[in-house]
Amino acid sequence: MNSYTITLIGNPNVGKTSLFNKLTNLRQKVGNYPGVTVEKREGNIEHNGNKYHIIDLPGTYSIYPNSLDEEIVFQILGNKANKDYPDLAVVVSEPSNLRRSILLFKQIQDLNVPSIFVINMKDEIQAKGLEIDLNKLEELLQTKVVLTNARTSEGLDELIQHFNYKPKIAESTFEAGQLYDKAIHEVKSTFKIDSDYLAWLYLGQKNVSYLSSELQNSLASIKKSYKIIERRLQVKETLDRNKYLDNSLKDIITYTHRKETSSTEKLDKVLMHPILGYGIFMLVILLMFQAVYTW
Ligand code: GDP
Ligand code: MG
Ligand code: K
Repeated sequence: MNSYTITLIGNPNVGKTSLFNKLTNLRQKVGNYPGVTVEKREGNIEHNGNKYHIIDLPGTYSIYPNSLDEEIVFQILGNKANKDYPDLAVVVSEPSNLRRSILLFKQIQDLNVPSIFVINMKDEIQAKGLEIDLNKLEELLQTKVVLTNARTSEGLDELIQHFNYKPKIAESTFEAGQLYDKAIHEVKSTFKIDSDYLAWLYLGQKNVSYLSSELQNSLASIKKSYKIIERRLQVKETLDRNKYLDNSLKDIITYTHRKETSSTEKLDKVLMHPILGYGIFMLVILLMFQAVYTW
């Protein structure tokens, strides 16, 4: 019997755990990731003579690890030798934040992780006034797109059918640019990895304390000799990817009627904004300090 590891990945609150519960019929093991208190859910199912080990990964907004949850996801996806490295990553999204999820999907695909894309909460597509051209979306993502409703189990059979799907290695949509070519080349040979994008991520991360001290030192010296400024890489990537999505999504995702964005969605937008969000964060810290001192 062939055995495959399937990992559910996506932003928080898209319905990963709901899907996982339905897929495993609640036959699951709940534990922790080694050394940390982050919860790990896993379960096994069999289908058409194949065995699937399904893992519900912690929610992640970005492939750049900014939290412990995100670090766990990055460590698994960035390391083919990790025992949880997926045979297939199921990137789960929901209609109200499709764009952000597609960005995450592209990042995961650029790491050369075989991936399919799920739009969960299919019941909300119409309610949000969305129209999605699925054929074009599959063409853009170069993989299968499956619509699901984790509450009613719609689409789950189709999803399971695709668990042994083998996507072709997709062409990378991300280009680091000449400026970074040599640094990327060195990181790739130091880390013995084949993804330019993974090398780019190592260069763009400030905190790499999860690496061995040997690798941390080599990385630091590469960054120093090429004068790498992590923040600059992250900003460049965000701009490039958003430009790419602006162009490619305009014929794929359309609005039949505009729905008012809710205030939490607006707040979310501000806080996720690379500059505004940081500004607000610093302001809150400043105000806290001031409060402590005047008191
Ligand atoms: P996770 O954070 O990605 O694991 O998301 P959860 O599984 O915890 O789900 C977040 C919320 O979305 C819960 O209130 C679910 O009941 C709800 N939800 C999940 N799937 C669907 C769906 O297909 N349709 C709708 N309308 N709600 C859903
Ligand atoms: Mg969950
Ligand atoms: K909802």
